[in-house]
Amino acid sequence: MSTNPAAKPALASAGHALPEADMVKPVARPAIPMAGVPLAAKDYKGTLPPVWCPGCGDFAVLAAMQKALADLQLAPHDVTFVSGIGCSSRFPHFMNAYGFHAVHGRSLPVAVGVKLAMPERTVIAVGGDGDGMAIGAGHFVHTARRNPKIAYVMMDNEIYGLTKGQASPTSAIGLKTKSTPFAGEGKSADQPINPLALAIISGATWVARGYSGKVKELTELIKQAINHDGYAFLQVISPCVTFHDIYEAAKANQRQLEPTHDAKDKFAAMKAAMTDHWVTGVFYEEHRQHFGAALDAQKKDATAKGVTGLAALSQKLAATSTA
Ligand SMILES: Cc1ncc(C[n+]2csc(CCOP(=O)(O)OP(=O)(O)O)c2C)c(N)n1
Ligand code: SF4
Ligand SMILES: [Mg+2]
Repeated sequence: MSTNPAAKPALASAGHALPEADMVKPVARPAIPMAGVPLAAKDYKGTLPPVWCPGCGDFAVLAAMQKALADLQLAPHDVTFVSGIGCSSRFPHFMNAYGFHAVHGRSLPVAVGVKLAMPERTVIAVGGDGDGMAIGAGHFVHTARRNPKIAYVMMDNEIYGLTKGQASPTSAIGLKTKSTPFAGEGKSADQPINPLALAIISGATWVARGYSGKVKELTELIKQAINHDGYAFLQVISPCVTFHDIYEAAKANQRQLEPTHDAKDKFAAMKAAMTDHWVTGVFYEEHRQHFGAALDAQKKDATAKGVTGLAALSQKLAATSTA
Protein backbone atom coordinates (compact mmCIF):
# COMPACT_ATOMS: atom_id res chain seq x y z
CA MET A 1 0.00 0.00 0.00
CA SER A 2 1.34 3.48 -0.84
CA THR A 3 2.47 5.69 2.03
CA ASN A 4 2.46 8.75 -0.19
CA PRO A 5 -0.39 11.03 1.00
CA ALA A 6 -0.67 12.47 -2.51
CA ALA A 7 -1.46 9.07 -4.06
CA LYS A 8 -5.21 9.10 -3.44
CA PRO A 9 -6.10 12.50 -4.94
CA ALA A 10 -3.83 11.74 -7.92
CA LEU A 11 -5.75 8.51 -8.64
CA ALA A 12 -9.09 10.26 -8.34
CA SER A 13 -8.08 13.01 -10.73
CA ALA A 14 -6.88 10.39 -13.23
CA GLY A 15 -10.46 9.12 -13.33
CA HIS A 16 -10.03 5.89 -11.35
CA ALA A 17 -12.56 6.69 -8.62
CA LEU A 18 -16.23 6.25 -9.50
CA PRO A 19 -18.55 9.17 -8.79
CA GLU A 20 -20.89 8.38 -5.87
CA ALA A 21 -23.91 8.25 -8.22
CA ASP A 22 -22.30 5.52 -10.37
CA MET A 23 -21.65 3.11 -7.53
CA VAL A 24 -23.87 0.04 -7.27
CA LYS A 25 -25.60 0.13 -3.89
CA PRO A 26 -26.34 -2.95 -1.81
CA VAL A 27 -30.08 -3.63 -1.83
CA ALA A 28 -30.36 -5.89 1.18
CA ARG A 29 -28.44 -7.58 3.94
CA PRO A 30 -27.50 -11.19 3.20
CA ALA A 31 -29.88 -13.71 4.75
CA ILE A 32 -28.41 -15.61 7.70
CA PRO A 33 -29.78 -19.14 8.06
CA MET A 34 -31.62 -19.86 11.31
CA ALA A 35 -31.60 -23.33 12.83
CA GLY A 36 -34.76 -25.23 11.98
CA VAL A 37 -36.01 -22.71 9.41
CA PRO A 38 -35.82 -24.06 5.84
CA LEU A 39 -34.00 -21.85 3.35
CA ALA A 40 -35.89 -20.41 0.40
CA ALA A 41 -34.55 -19.29 -2.98
CA LYS A 42 -34.65 -15.65 -1.86
CA ASP A 43 -32.20 -16.47 0.95
CA TYR A 44 -29.48 -17.01 -1.65
CA LYS A 45 -29.92 -13.56 -3.20
CA GLY A 46 -26.81 -11.44 -2.84
CA THR A 47 -26.70 -7.90 -1.58
CA LEU A 48 -26.06 -6.35 -4.99
CA PRO A 49 -28.71 -6.13 -7.72
CA PRO A 50 -27.67 -7.87 -10.98
CA VAL A 51 -26.28 -5.32 -13.43
CA TRP A 52 -27.15 -7.37 -16.54
CA CYS A 53 -29.21 -5.93 -19.43
CA PRO A 54 -32.97 -6.55 -19.08
CA GLY A 55 -33.74 -9.86 -20.81
CA CYS A 56 -30.21 -11.31 -20.49
CA GLY A 57 -30.36 -15.10 -20.17
CA ASP A 58 -28.08 -14.99 -17.14
CA PHE A 59 -31.00 -13.82 -14.94
CA ALA A 60 -32.68 -17.19 -15.44
CA VAL A 61 -29.47 -19.04 -14.59
CA LEU A 62 -29.21 -17.01 -11.37
CA ALA A 63 -32.84 -17.82 -10.46
CA ALA A 64 -32.30 -21.52 -11.22
CA MET A 65 -29.13 -21.58 -9.09
CA GLN A 66 -30.92 -19.96 -6.12
CA LYS A 67 -33.79 -22.43 -6.38
CA ALA A 68 -31.38 -25.38 -6.72
CA LEU A 69 -29.46 -24.39 -3.57
CA ALA A 70 -32.74 -23.98 -1.67
CA ASP A 71 -33.95 -27.40 -2.85
CA LEU A 72 -30.67 -28.91 -1.65
CA GLN A 73 -30.81 -26.87 1.59
CA LEU A 74 -27.13 -25.98 1.32
CA ALA A 75 -26.19 -23.28 3.81
CA PRO A 76 -24.90 -20.13 2.03
CA HIS A 77 -21.73 -20.19 4.15
CA ASP A 78 -20.92 -23.70 2.87
CA VAL A 79 -20.97 -22.71 -0.80
CA THR A 80 -18.26 -20.90 -2.81
CA PHE A 81 -18.71 -19.48 -6.31
CA VAL A 82 -15.62 -18.81 -8.40
CA SER A 83 -15.75 -16.90 -11.68
CA GLY A 84 -13.48 -15.43 -14.35
CA ILE A 85 -14.25 -12.24 -16.26
CA GLY A 86 -17.32 -11.43 -18.37
CA CYS A 87 -20.95 -10.42 -17.85
CA SER A 88 -21.75 -13.96 -16.68
CA SER A 89 -18.68 -13.97 -14.44
CA ARG A 90 -20.28 -11.29 -12.27
CA PHE A 91 -22.52 -14.07 -10.97
CA PRO A 92 -20.86 -14.50 -7.52
CA HIS A 93 -21.71 -10.87 -6.63
CA PHE A 94 -25.41 -11.62 -6.95
CA MET A 95 -25.41 -14.68 -4.70
CA ASN A 96 -25.54 -14.92 -0.94
CA ALA A 97 -22.55 -17.27 -0.59
CA TYR A 98 -18.77 -17.01 -0.61
CA GLY A 99 -17.43 -15.68 -3.92
CA PHE A 100 -14.12 -15.25 -5.73
CA HIS A 101 -14.13 -13.08 -8.86
CA ALA A 102 -10.85 -14.28 -10.38
CA VAL A 103 -9.07 -13.18 -13.55
CA HIS A 104 -10.10 -13.97 -17.12
CA GLY A 105 -10.10 -17.71 -17.88
CA ARG A 106 -8.91 -18.77 -14.44
CA SER A 107 -12.07 -19.75 -12.61
CA LEU A 108 -11.32 -23.48 -12.80
CA PRO A 109 -7.81 -23.60 -11.25
CA VAL A 110 -8.99 -21.29 -8.46
CA ALA A 111 -12.09 -23.42 -7.89
CA VAL A 112 -9.99 -26.60 -7.75
CA GLY A 113 -7.66 -24.92 -5.23
CA VAL A 114 -10.60 -23.91 -3.03
CA LYS A 115 -11.97 -27.44 -3.16
CA LEU A 116 -8.64 -29.07 -2.29
CA ALA A 117 -8.09 -26.67 0.61
CA MET A 118 -11.65 -27.08 1.93
CA PRO A 119 -13.03 -30.40 0.64
CA GLU A 120 -16.25 -30.10 2.63
CA ARG A 121 -17.32 -27.00 0.70
CA THR A 122 -19.61 -27.00 -2.31
CA VAL A 123 -17.57 -25.28 -5.01
CA ILE A 124 -19.21 -23.99 -8.17
CA ALA A 125 -17.27 -22.33 -10.99
CA VAL A 126 -19.28 -19.99 -13.24
CA GLY A 127 -18.54 -17.94 -16.34
CA GLY A 128 -19.00 -17.48 -20.05
CA ASP A 129 -18.02 -19.13 -23.32
CA GLY A 130 -15.17 -16.66 -23.88
CA ASP A 131 -13.84 -17.18 -20.38
CA GLY A 132 -14.08 -20.97 -20.55
CA MET A 133 -13.37 -21.78 -24.21
CA ALA A 134 -10.85 -19.11 -25.30
CA ILE A 135 -8.37 -17.93 -22.66
CA GLY A 136 -9.51 -20.70 -20.28
CA ALA A 137 -9.46 -23.57 -22.79
CA GLY A 138 -6.33 -25.17 -21.34
CA HIS A 139 -7.82 -25.24 -17.87
CA PHE A 140 -11.08 -26.60 -19.30
CA VAL A 141 -9.31 -29.67 -20.66
CA HIS A 142 -7.02 -30.34 -17.69
CA THR A 143 -9.74 -29.84 -15.09
CA ALA A 144 -11.90 -32.38 -16.90
CA ARG A 145 -9.20 -35.05 -16.92
CA ARG A 146 -8.44 -34.53 -13.20
CA ASN A 147 -12.05 -34.95 -12.17
CA PRO A 148 -12.20 -32.67 -9.10
CA LYS A 149 -15.52 -32.72 -7.25
CA ILE A 150 -16.71 -29.30 -8.42
CA ALA A 151 -19.45 -28.09 -10.74
CA TYR A 152 -18.82 -25.71 -13.64
CA VAL A 153 -21.74 -23.77 -15.11
CA MET A 154 -20.80 -22.10 -18.40
CA MET A 155 -23.30 -19.52 -19.65
CA ASP A 156 -22.92 -19.74 -23.43
CA ASN A 157 -24.20 -16.78 -25.46
CA GLU A 158 -21.82 -17.47 -28.37
CA ILE A 159 -20.29 -13.97 -28.01
CA TYR A 160 -18.11 -11.80 -25.80
CA GLY A 161 -20.84 -9.82 -24.05
CA LEU A 162 -18.90 -7.71 -21.57
CA THR A 163 -16.52 -6.32 -24.18
CA LYS A 164 -19.48 -5.50 -26.46
CA GLY A 165 -19.81 -8.14 -29.11
CA GLN A 166 -16.67 -9.84 -30.40
CA ALA A 167 -16.65 -13.39 -31.78
CA SER A 168 -16.15 -16.11 -29.20
CA PRO A 169 -14.92 -19.68 -29.73
CA THR A 170 -18.54 -20.87 -29.76
CA SER A 171 -19.75 -18.29 -32.33
CA ALA A 172 -21.18 -19.93 -35.44
CA ILE A 173 -18.90 -20.09 -38.46
CA GLY A 174 -19.21 -16.96 -40.58
CA LEU A 175 -20.80 -14.83 -37.85
CA LYS A 176 -20.24 -11.10 -38.44
CA THR A 177 -19.22 -9.42 -35.21
CA LYS A 178 -17.21 -6.38 -34.15
CA SER A 179 -14.04 -8.45 -34.36
CA THR A 180 -15.03 -10.27 -37.57
CA PRO A 181 -16.64 -7.50 -39.68
CA PHE A 182 -15.85 -9.18 -43.02
CA ALA A 183 -16.88 -12.69 -42.01
CA GLY A 184 -19.55 -14.54 -43.97
CA GLU A 185 -20.33 -17.77 -45.71
CA GLY A 186 -17.26 -19.10 -47.47
CA LYS A 187 -15.12 -16.33 -45.98
CA SER A 188 -14.47 -17.70 -42.48
CA ALA A 189 -12.28 -20.50 -41.33
CA ASP A 190 -12.86 -20.59 -37.58
CA GLN A 191 -14.92 -23.65 -36.69
CA PRO A 192 -16.81 -23.24 -33.39
CA ILE A 193 -15.67 -25.35 -30.45
CA ASN A 194 -18.20 -27.92 -29.26
CA PRO A 195 -18.04 -27.55 -25.43
CA LEU A 196 -19.93 -30.76 -24.63
CA ALA A 197 -17.84 -32.92 -26.96
CA LEU A 198 -14.62 -31.34 -25.66
CA ALA A 199 -15.68 -31.96 -22.05
CA ILE A 200 -16.55 -35.62 -22.74
CA ILE A 201 -13.39 -36.37 -24.68
CA SER A 202 -11.26 -34.62 -22.03
CA GLY A 203 -12.55 -36.86 -19.24
CA ALA A 204 -15.38 -34.94 -17.53
CA THR A 205 -17.55 -37.40 -15.62
CA TRP A 206 -20.89 -35.55 -15.87
CA VAL A 207 -21.75 -33.47 -18.92
CA ALA A 208 -25.06 -31.73 -19.64
CA ARG A 209 -26.70 -28.84 -21.45
CA GLY A 210 -29.51 -26.60 -20.20
CA TYR A 211 -31.27 -23.54 -21.57
CA SER A 212 -32.16 -20.33 -19.74
CA GLY A 213 -35.64 -20.50 -21.29
CA LYS A 214 -36.34 -23.79 -19.44
CA VAL A 215 -35.70 -22.84 -15.81
CA LYS A 216 -37.32 -25.89 -14.24
CA GLU A 217 -35.13 -28.33 -16.18
CA LEU A 218 -32.12 -26.09 -15.59
CA THR A 219 -32.73 -26.15 -11.82
CA GLU A 220 -32.78 -29.96 -11.86
CA LEU A 221 -29.58 -30.08 -13.95
CA ILE A 222 -27.81 -27.73 -11.51
CA LYS A 223 -28.85 -29.94 -8.58
CA GLN A 224 -27.49 -33.02 -10.34
CA ALA A 225 -24.25 -31.20 -11.17
CA ILE A 226 -23.75 -30.20 -7.53
CA ASN A 227 -24.49 -33.72 -6.28
CA HIS A 228 -22.24 -35.46 -8.81
CA ASP A 229 -19.25 -37.23 -7.22
CA GLY A 230 -16.69 -35.69 -9.61
CA TYR A 231 -16.32 -32.95 -12.19
CA ALA A 232 -19.69 -31.82 -13.56
CA PHE A 233 -19.80 -29.58 -16.63
CA LEU A 234 -23.08 -27.83 -17.45
CA GLN A 235 -23.29 -25.68 -20.59
CA VAL A 236 -26.25 -23.32 -20.47
CA ILE A 237 -27.58 -21.65 -23.61
CA SER A 238 -28.00 -18.15 -22.18
CA PRO A 239 -28.64 -15.56 -24.90
CA CYS A 240 -27.12 -12.08 -24.93
CA VAL A 241 -30.03 -9.88 -26.00
CA THR A 242 -27.80 -6.88 -26.61
CA PHE A 243 -24.95 -8.12 -28.82
CA HIS A 244 -26.04 -11.47 -30.28
CA ASP A 245 -29.65 -12.44 -29.66
CA ILE A 246 -30.08 -16.18 -30.24
CA TYR A 247 -33.45 -16.44 -28.42
CA GLU A 248 -35.48 -17.05 -31.59
CA ALA A 249 -33.21 -19.87 -32.73
CA ALA A 250 -33.08 -21.37 -29.23
CA LYS A 251 -36.87 -21.24 -28.85
CA ALA A 252 -37.50 -22.66 -32.31
CA ASN A 253 -35.06 -25.54 -31.95
CA GLN A 254 -35.62 -26.54 -28.34
CA ARG A 255 -36.00 -30.18 -27.57
CA GLN A 256 -34.84 -32.65 -24.96
CA LEU A 257 -32.48 -35.58 -25.40
CA GLU A 258 -34.34 -38.71 -26.43
CA PRO A 259 -35.51 -40.65 -23.34
CA THR A 260 -33.71 -43.66 -24.84
CA HIS A 261 -30.34 -41.84 -24.71
CA ASP A 262 -27.86 -43.88 -22.67
CA ALA A 263 -25.75 -41.37 -20.70
CA LYS A 264 -23.39 -44.18 -19.59
CA ASP A 265 -22.36 -44.83 -23.20
CA LYS A 266 -19.49 -42.49 -24.10
CA PHE A 267 -19.82 -43.01 -27.84
CA ALA A 268 -23.56 -42.32 -27.73
CA ALA A 269 -22.84 -39.21 -25.66
CA MET A 270 -20.25 -37.97 -28.19
CA LYS A 271 -22.65 -38.62 -31.05
CA ALA A 272 -25.47 -36.73 -29.32
CA ALA A 273 -23.12 -33.85 -28.45
CA MET A 274 -22.01 -33.59 -32.08
CA THR A 275 -25.49 -33.87 -33.53
CA ASP A 276 -27.80 -31.22 -32.10
CA HIS A 277 -26.72 -27.78 -31.00
CA TRP A 278 -29.89 -27.00 -29.02
CA VAL A 279 -30.88 -30.26 -27.37
CA THR A 280 -30.85 -30.26 -23.54
CA GLY A 281 -30.35 -32.93 -20.89
CA VAL A 282 -27.61 -35.12 -19.39
CA PHE A 283 -25.38 -36.34 -22.20
CA TYR A 284 -22.80 -38.26 -20.21
CA GLU A 285 -22.30 -39.68 -16.73
CA GLU A 286 -19.49 -41.81 -15.34
CA HIS A 287 -18.22 -42.56 -11.84
CA ARG A 288 -14.51 -42.72 -11.17
CA GLN A 289 -12.13 -41.63 -8.41
CA HIS A 290 -12.13 -37.83 -7.99
CA PHE A 291 -9.01 -35.66 -7.72
CA GLY A 292 -9.30 -35.05 -3.95
CA ALA A 293 -9.59 -38.78 -3.20
CA ALA A 294 -6.60 -39.55 -5.43
CA LEU A 295 -4.48 -36.93 -3.68
CA ASP A 296 -5.53 -38.25 -0.25
CA ALA A 297 -4.42 -41.73 -1.31
CA GLN A 298 -1.06 -40.37 -2.50
CA LYS A 299 -0.58 -38.45 0.78
CA LYS A 300 -1.31 -41.62 2.76
CA ASP A 301 1.25 -43.52 0.73
CA ALA A 302 3.85 -40.79 1.17
CA THR A 303 3.25 -40.65 4.93
CA ALA A 304 3.60 -44.43 5.22
CA LYS A 305 6.93 -44.19 3.41
CA GLY A 306 8.07 -41.50 5.84
CA VAL A 307 7.84 -38.63 3.39
CA THR A 308 6.16 -36.13 5.68
CA GLY A 309 5.41 -33.38 3.26
CA LEU A 310 6.48 -29.81 2.74
CA ALA A 311 7.73 -29.26 6.31
CA ALA A 312 10.27 -32.09 5.96
CA LEU A 313 11.20 -30.96 2.47
CA SER A 314 11.85 -27.37 3.56
CA GLN A 315 13.94 -28.61 6.52
CA LYS A 316 15.99 -30.74 4.13
CA LEU A 317 16.47 -27.76 1.80
CA ALA A 318 17.43 -25.47 4.69
CA ALA A 319 19.98 -28.05 5.89
CA THR A 320 21.43 -28.33 2.35
CA SER A 321 21.70 -24.56 1.87
CA THR A 322 23.59 -24.05 5.17
CA ALA A 323 25.83 -27.08 4.68
C1 LIG B 1 -6.40 -11.27 -19.81
C2 LIG B 1 -7.62 -10.62 -20.34
N1 LIG B 1 -7.84 -10.61 -21.66
C3 LIG B 1 -8.95 -10.02 -22.16
C4 LIG B 1 -9.85 -9.42 -21.32
C5 LIG B 1 -11.05 -8.74 -21.88
N2 LIG B 1 -12.27 -9.48 -21.70
C6 LIG B 1 -13.06 -9.29 -20.63
S1 LIG B 1 -14.42 -10.23 -20.63
C7 LIG B 1 -13.97 -10.94 -22.11
C8 LIG B 1 -14.82 -11.96 -22.80
C9 LIG B 1 -16.07 -12.25 -22.08
O1 LIG B 1 -16.82 -13.17 -22.80
P1 LIG B 1 -17.57 -14.35 -22.08
O2 LIG B 1 -16.66 -15.11 -21.20
O3 LIG B 1 -18.26 -15.12 -23.13
O4 LIG B 1 -18.58 -13.63 -21.09
P2 LIG B 1 -19.94 -12.85 -21.39
O5 LIG B 1 -19.60 -11.41 -21.19
O6 LIG B 1 -20.36 -13.15 -22.77
O7 LIG B 1 -20.87 -13.38 -20.35
C10 LIG B 1 -12.77 -10.43 -22.57
C11 LIG B 1 -12.10 -10.84 -23.83
C12 LIG B 1 -9.59 -9.46 -19.93
N3 LIG B 1 -10.43 -8.94 -19.03
N4 LIG B 1 -8.47 -10.06 -19.46
S1 SF4 C 1 -24.24 -7.50 -22.77
FE1 SF4 C 1 -25.28 -9.42 -23.23
S2 SF4 C 1 -24.38 -10.93 -21.83
FE2 SF4 C 1 -23.90 -8.90 -21.05
S3 SF4 C 1 -25.54 -8.42 -19.58
FE3 SF4 C 1 -26.11 -7.55 -21.57
S4 SF4 C 1 -27.38 -9.15 -22.51
FE4 SF4 C 1 -26.23 -10.14 -20.85
MG1 LIG D 1 -20.16 -15.02 -23.81
